[in-house]
Amino acid sequence: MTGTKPVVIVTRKLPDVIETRMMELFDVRLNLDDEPFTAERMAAAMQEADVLVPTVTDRIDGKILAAAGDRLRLIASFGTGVDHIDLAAARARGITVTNTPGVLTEDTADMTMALILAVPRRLVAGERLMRTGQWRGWSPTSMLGNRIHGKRLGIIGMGRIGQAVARRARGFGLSIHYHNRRPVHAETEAELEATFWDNLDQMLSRMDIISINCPHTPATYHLISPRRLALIQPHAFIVNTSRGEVIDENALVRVLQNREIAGAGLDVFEHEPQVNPKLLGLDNVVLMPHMGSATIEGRIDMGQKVIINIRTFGDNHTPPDRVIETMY
Ligand code: 8YV
Repeated sequence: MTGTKPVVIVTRKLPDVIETRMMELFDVRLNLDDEPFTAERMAAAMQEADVLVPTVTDRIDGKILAAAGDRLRLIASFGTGVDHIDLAAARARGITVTNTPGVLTEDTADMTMALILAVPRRLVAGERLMRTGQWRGWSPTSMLGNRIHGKRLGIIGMGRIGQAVARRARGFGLSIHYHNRRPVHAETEAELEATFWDNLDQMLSRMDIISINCPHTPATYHLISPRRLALIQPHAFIVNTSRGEVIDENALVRVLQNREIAGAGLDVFEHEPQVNPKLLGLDNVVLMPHMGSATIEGRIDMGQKVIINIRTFGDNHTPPDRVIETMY
């Protein structure tokens, strides 16, 4: 790629400053109308591009990768999660994959904390009451939710985002518990006064609020299975800002319908952009349209990371955010 400008195909509309910079640096094909790529358009892009810049809304599976053109050398994904890309198939084709970690940690943790507050304190139900003109004034027993302070938060996945959630949650008086593949560094654990649970089942059965902050991988697919949902206490809440696939969504709907758990705050869904219609009918859930990292600052930072990854790769160096399968 050195010498000539690489052909970079971007599958979705990105912030203007990022698109402008990409036009200066690359032979870039932008998607200004932001229509998600059809299968045909994606197949053509895989043939024409030196670099593909997809997002979470593109499924880059083994079949698509097998049909990629010889010139495609880099998939510089715009986002942190890489579960939409078949990493093994990319490696087999000699295609490098990069992502944009680190720059959406704080925004996603903010959204997680917002849901941790919104569901037990019934923020959305209260707002709806106002807008529908049904509020009859203050009453000692109306709109009662549940206290946050003093409760136990169980974080599943104590990576960057999980730790950022823990920092915020401590400010709200929650005690921090976590399940992770391995314990975090002792200093971090001490700073967060966090309790490590090697056994996820045991942690689930003792928490008041559960937050999903692990990536979606083959090992975490339906990690929150019907059996595990049954371990959660009826007064407990669950919040997911990671990936819908980590929870068995049908089973979640059932426990919510039967009030076997108290409520859920969901920013992600198993079959996005489809949302299980039964979730829409429940009053003990808060639903968000996958907007955990949706800040203009975050999107610009993500775009800048994409550009740095493409340029470093073009200079024949290992890009800073190269994704290796064994990371997941
Ligand atoms: C991004 C996300 O907006 O980065 C991720 O993994 O889930 C989102 O917050 C999305 O992935 C962009 O591709």
